[in-house]
Amino acid sequence: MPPSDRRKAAPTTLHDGYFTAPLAETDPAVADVIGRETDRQQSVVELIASENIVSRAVLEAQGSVFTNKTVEGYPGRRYYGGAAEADALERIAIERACALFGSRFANVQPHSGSQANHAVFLATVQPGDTVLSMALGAGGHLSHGASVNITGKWFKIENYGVRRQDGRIDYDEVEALARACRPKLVIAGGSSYPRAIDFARFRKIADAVGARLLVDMAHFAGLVAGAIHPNPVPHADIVTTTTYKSLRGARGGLILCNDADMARKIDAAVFPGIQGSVMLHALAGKAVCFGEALRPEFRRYAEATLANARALAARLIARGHDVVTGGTDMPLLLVDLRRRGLKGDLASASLDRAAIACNKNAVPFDEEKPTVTSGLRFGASAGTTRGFGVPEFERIGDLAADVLDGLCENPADNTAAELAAAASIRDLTARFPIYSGQ
Ligand code: DSN
Repeated sequence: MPPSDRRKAAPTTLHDGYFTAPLAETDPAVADVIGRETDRQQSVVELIASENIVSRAVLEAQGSVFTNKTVEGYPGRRYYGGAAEADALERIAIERACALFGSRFANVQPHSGSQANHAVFLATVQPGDTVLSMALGAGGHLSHGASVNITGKWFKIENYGVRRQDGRIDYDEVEALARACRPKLVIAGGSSYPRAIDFARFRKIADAVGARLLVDMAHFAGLVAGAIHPNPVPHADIVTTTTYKSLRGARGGLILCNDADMARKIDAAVFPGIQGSVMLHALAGKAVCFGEALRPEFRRYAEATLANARALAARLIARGHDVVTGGTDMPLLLVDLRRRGLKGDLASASLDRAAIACNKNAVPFDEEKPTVTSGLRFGASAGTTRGFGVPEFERIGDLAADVLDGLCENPADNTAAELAAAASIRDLTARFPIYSGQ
């Protein structure tokens, strides 16, 4: 072979099609898994409250060349060069987040809701300080001080719960606890509390003891963005949220506040406090989702999500289930299975086999282990995105109730009820395609 040809044939550092070939060609194994996951998402009724279905635009932004860019710091104050477009992107995201929630400052960098909350701890309290939050078992969140979380290990956590008779927060109890334990930080919000929170009352409680107030609105941020739920921003010192639940966007977190000094502390806590480089591809997805949530049709989405969650709750109640607090003000609802003699783990597994995806969840005063539980948490955000309305959610409520009835009757083998429900779910989901043409 002449030397010039040998040069052409010499192996390069890149495989063929490195910059051009689609995934299906270069890595069929991973492409197949993604294809099967797309089919799964198309063919199940997704009731996991922390999930949603993002727009093609959000998917595209998250899969963009911002994957390649490393920056640290904040727009105009980066530690790496070539950051002009990263700065532009982050400024768009900040501006939209502030417009969406009416806040003066936004930190759009947290990789998740937990890291947003950890940054708030770092910005507002010292190890050993007292923090008052809702107990995990009553509907709180791991990152609000659960014993297994870093927040529970490094801070002195006091918990409030809910009333046994109605499953709601007892604000007098919260106030009494705050006066007794004198927290530096009070946290409102959680993972499975289904009712609207009285932010003004929490503000008064925090003020009475000189504490900061954090509201974690992860599960209802979409309702706030749609202006159909009270906005915690005017009441709280800091508001955190994830961006991928009812807000229907990229995976990640967001921190809002109105005070310039607090905003500086939060920024320093996120970077360099707990995070390094920014996940700019996720930040691009957040910017797109904030833009989508600013559109008038997002309000209609938020209204439909709430109406659907309430319709599902009402149908489950009509079918003999105990829905904690008797309904919901949130995109989610919590079913207490104790009276029916069922456990959350077996019930969620049976629903899964019937193509209804949800999660087992502790209910207030649950005596089961977290891996078992006595409850199920259902959410309406994803189903509403694909176009389900009240009739579809009522049908889903009936199908879920059929499966649970079957499980009560045949705890050892619920196959017949699962197969019957799965057939109906296949018909239902086929009528509401997602990402068609992909
Ligand atoms: N916070 C968890 C949940 O509520 O499901 C995960 O986002």
